[in-house]
Amino acid sequence: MIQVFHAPRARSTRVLWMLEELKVPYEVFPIDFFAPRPAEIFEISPTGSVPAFRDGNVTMIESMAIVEYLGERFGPTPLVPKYGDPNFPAYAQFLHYGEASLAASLSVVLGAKFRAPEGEKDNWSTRAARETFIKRLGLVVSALKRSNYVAGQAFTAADISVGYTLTLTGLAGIEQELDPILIDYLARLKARPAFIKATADQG
Ligand SMILES: N[C@@H](CCC(=O)N[C@@H](CS)C(=O)NCC(=O)O)C(=O)O
Repeated sequence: MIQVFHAPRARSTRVLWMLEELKVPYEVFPIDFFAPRPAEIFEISPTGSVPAFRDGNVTMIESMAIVEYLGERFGPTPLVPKYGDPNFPAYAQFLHYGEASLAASLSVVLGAKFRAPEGEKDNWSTRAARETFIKRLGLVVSALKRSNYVAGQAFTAADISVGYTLTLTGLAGIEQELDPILIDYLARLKARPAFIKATADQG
């Protein structure tokens, strides 16, 4: 069975969400983000980062690469549009944008908020990362003005990428800056049965 080392609210949420959307069974190894990692995770993830994922002989640690892998492994699925589908370019872009452009800047804000010493929480880098994140949301707003989801009228794995990152805006204290179109989008994503199951450990 597929195994996922997962911490609540960590990027491993994307992996559980995709597995739930695909209705593929899996086993979770719970990780306490602020506690020392169990030795087993280091067989997969050299720094103990999550997600850490195993499917037989396959091990992976990059959340959106795992989501792509699952789409191919258990597809074809409408969650993964293919080249030739008019939504494919937007799909490919947002599949990566949610991590590489959005989560990368939001992580700086969250890392400082929860881990930096008191006097180092507010600095040029954290302010720049916050501003960059907010500006980058503009591309998501433009996409959602055209269609219900970031890559067309149907939910896809690109929404798992972007949507997961948006779920962190409350933790980062940025939720009040979200355009109403993003608030509505996030509410629709959070109402999905697969999201609810994948985040049941978040209390
Ligand atoms: N780009 C990676 C980032 C993975 C990552 O940074 N995971 C965080 C939790 S959200 C983590 O485990 N950080 C602790 C560490 O890197 O040791 C992904 O999307 O999976």
